Amino acid sequence: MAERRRRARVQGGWANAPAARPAAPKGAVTSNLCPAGTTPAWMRKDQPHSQEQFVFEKPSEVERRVPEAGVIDKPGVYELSKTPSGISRVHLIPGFLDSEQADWMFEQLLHDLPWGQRTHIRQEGSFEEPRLTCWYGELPYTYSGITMQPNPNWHPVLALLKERIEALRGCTFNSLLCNLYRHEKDSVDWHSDDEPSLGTNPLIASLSLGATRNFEMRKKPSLEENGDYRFVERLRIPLDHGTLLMMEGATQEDWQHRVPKEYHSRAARINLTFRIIYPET
Ligand SMILES: O=C(O)CCC(=O)C(=O)O
Repeated sequence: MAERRRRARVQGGWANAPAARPAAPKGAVTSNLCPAGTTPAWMRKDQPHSQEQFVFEKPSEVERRVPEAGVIDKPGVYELSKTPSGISRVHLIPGFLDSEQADWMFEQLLHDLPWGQRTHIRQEGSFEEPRLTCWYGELPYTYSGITMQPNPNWHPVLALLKERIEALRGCTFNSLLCNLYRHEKDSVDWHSDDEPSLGTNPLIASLSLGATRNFEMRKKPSLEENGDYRFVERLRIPLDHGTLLMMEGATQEDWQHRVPKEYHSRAARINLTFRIIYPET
């Protein structure tokens, strides 16, 4: 009985001392891992570790984390960075227009402005811009191979908005780029508003009407990063109906911005970017 219980407790033959393995007859095929009658290498203390042994190797480069995007969604003045070109600053004013004013302005501008789709020219080829645009100002404006011809006939709503932003800021804008994002698939890719005609450290006042879209910013990488944007600082600023965003200082020199496509459906959005353009010398 005791013997039966002992056998039930143990699993397999390992509980009993193994019978000595008979020496393999000469010429017999044996395992090449451990020839019959010899001690396997891994059991012998005098043997160096075999190649199969796990060896911990330190990663050659410390793993870098992709920083999480910061969010700016409260009114205020935000200093984004102080280097390399100086202070980069944005000023967010949600509710610059109350919703009733913003509603009727949106409807008029959507209906009245001379919206058109431009062809974007880059080294890789040309493509239709995924949004509609129009331009106001005494001077032409050239960006990404597109030249917007002068258009001094300011729509009364645009003239009114220009005056209101100028009064707030104490400056005079002479130009305006209008963007119409018809739906979630319309967008503007990463860029800076750094054309020579905008001068250094341009002030850009951007007013949004209609559907809320994310305005994203990323810091330009330092020279050592060789154009690698993976680890740069990022920001997201949701811009909703009636919100004014001003960018100034070194923001265009040290940062890029975009309005990405969205996965979920979005109604139309108008964005008005008031600028000061200098004649080309
Ligand atoms: O639609 C926006 O908020 C941004 C537009 C823009 O980046 C531009 O006009 O340069």
